[in-house]
Amino acid sequence: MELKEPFLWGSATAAYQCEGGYREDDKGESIWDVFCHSEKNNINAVTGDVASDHYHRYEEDIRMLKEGGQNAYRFSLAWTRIIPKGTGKISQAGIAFYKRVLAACKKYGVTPLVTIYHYDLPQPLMEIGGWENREVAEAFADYAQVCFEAFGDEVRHWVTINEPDYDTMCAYAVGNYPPNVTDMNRRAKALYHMLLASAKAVSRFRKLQAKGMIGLVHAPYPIATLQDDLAYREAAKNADLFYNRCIADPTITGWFCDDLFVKLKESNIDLSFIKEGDKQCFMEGTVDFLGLNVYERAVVKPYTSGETCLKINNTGKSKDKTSIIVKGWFELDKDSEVKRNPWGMEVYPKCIYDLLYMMKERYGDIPFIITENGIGYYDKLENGQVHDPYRIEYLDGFIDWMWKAKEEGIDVRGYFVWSTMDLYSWINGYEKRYGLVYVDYEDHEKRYPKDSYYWYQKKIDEKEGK
Ligand code: BGP
Repeated sequence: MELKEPFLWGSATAAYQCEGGYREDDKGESIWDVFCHSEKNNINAVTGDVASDHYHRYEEDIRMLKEGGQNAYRFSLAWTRIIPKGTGKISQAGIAFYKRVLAACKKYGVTPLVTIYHYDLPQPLMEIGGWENREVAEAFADYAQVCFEAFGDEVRHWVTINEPDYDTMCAYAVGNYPPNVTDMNRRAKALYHMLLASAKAVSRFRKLQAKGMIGLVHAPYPIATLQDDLAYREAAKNADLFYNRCIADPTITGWFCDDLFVKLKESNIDLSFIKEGDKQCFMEGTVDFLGLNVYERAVVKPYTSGETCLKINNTGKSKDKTSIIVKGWFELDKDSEVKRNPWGMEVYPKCIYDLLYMMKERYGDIPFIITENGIGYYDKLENGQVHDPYRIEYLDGFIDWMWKAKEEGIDVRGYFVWSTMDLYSWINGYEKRYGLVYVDYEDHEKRYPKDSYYWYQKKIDEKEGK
């Protein structure tokens, strides 16, 4: 009889956001190192140079995670630690660092879920065109293979790429992530190459007969409308293609749906980046599971007028500036009935249940892992304690709805809070905190479990019937 694997209850981080140690050993520069050191681009003038100092404190972070009742840790590998220039020479020091992290996971009985790429492209690869250059997809597959070979004995849960959709949307459509472009044609090309890269990496994984499961992490949006008529339904369908199907279809089924091609052609997107043989590559690179980063819904309405323009509120200083118009597709709407965090993010826990049902109906019995779920806030440390009832309320709702879907038969294998401890929030800097553990950025030695950390431990016990 096959032993049932325990449900993964954990929390997540990403290399650039928590490691720091940006010059440690022979680490190369990533696009985020360059971006954060550029005065012109970095509006908040903060960097990930030290971040949560996880590079030096990983053991303590993993120990605290375990002591908080969690059994799994999702983290990412920095490409620039392992292959400092993106291609070519491998850094043994970089490999040794992640071996130490994996050894700490083993020591504390924590299952690692390893993301190979989480936004931090090596700068030399940006200099040859970044994700717009098809060669980067091959370079990624080579890098992934190095990871499978180096860490294959310790890792059973792999993720190729984190959020190709959101990353390329910010980098090439909103323009707030490096390389700060606003061009839907360039975005389509970069996104396609990222998906191709993931498929190529999965093929390498299969060829090596590596052990375990491999997936991709997607940040789909449960789509909602405030009215129900033909135009609103059409907007919802377009938003679903834009946010969801363009990633999940090729990743799970091996190719894009016809409706997506119709919309892309209507929008005059140049698809000449699709080459003969690619479809085969996608078909061979389908995943074993899909990771879902779930934060909020996308409430949409019909497109009315104006050019495509995507803005995401990322400073938190002026509330709710997010506005999205995708010409000919949809516009972002706003549900004023729903509670929000200071950055305008919705608190609508049932969306995880709706999303899981939508995904199951569309893709059948593929396993899902909730790879991120969490809420950013301006937490306050008072007398060594952080009271974060807003985080508890948010997570409690999401976990209950996720668990309900699981009990009703949807194959959910794990759930990870974003984030394990406070860390760098892309663009927002350090004021927006997501962690279960508070990090004192003035004195990294001081880490304080928040109320939500203790609450999560009890919640896990409750769900496990302990
Ligand atoms: C996800 C990313 C994470 C994390 C999180 C919160 O999209 O995978 O890296 O940052 O969002 O986002 P932010 O920090 O921008 O609020």
